[in-house]
Amino acid sequence: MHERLTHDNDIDAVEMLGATGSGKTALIEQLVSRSPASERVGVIAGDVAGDDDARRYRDLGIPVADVTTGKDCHLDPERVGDALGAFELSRLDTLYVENVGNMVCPADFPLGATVRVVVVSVTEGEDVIRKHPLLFQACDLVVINKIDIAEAVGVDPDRMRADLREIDPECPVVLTSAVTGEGIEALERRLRDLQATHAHEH
Ligand SMILES: Nc1nc2c(ncn2[C@@H]2O[C@H](COP(=O)(O)OP(=O)(O)OP(=O)(O)O)[C@@H](O)[C@H]2O)c(=O)[nH]1
Ligand SMILES: [Mg+2]
Repeated sequence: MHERLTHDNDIDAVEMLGATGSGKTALIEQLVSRSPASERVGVIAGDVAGDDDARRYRDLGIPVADVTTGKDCHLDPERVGDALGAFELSRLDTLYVENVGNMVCPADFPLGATVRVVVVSVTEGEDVIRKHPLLFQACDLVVINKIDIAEAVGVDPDRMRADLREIDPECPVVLTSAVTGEGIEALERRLRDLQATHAHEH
């Protein structure tokens, strides 16, 4: 993916992975809705089955490739490579790749994205980060989502952030709510910075 996107077409690929229901689609919807009109955006929607997420993205009026993995709990570079055929790559600036909701398998299958984002939410429990150290070592940015309901589920997002610091002291983290919009601007800024630095690194 990296060769065809970054090298050949100057596209930034942003992979979003994390537990089922953590808010990957909701956050991508927010980011796409707020992106400037000049930014040409596409999405690869990875799911085990169905086209629910793909339909949500199509409602935003952007090109979408729907990838269903059947029994597999993660996207792999081959499936993503095939999905790229659905896009006119010369006409894209940013491609979001939503991985299958899972916190174990995707860690071992890097897709070659410019930026790899792990999305967790407070509803997965205060201990979710320390239970999945490998995933958090293999990403560029962590989003702790659903902070609007943190109190209701009795979770302190700062505790989650402290766990991340133990695993990876350098990893940037943003607290968001895809419902109220809190933290989305900070997420946009972080992503822009990471896209700029990583695109040059590779
Ligand atoms: N309160 C609250 N609900 C949220 C937030 N983000 C997402 N949700 C809700 O959580 C549910 C799951 O959100 P999705 O965006 O579909 O989650 P996902 O990570 O894409 O899920 P999968 O694709 O199935 O892995 C939906 O009902 C969303 O409306 C948030 O920040 N706050
Ligand atoms: Mg989704």
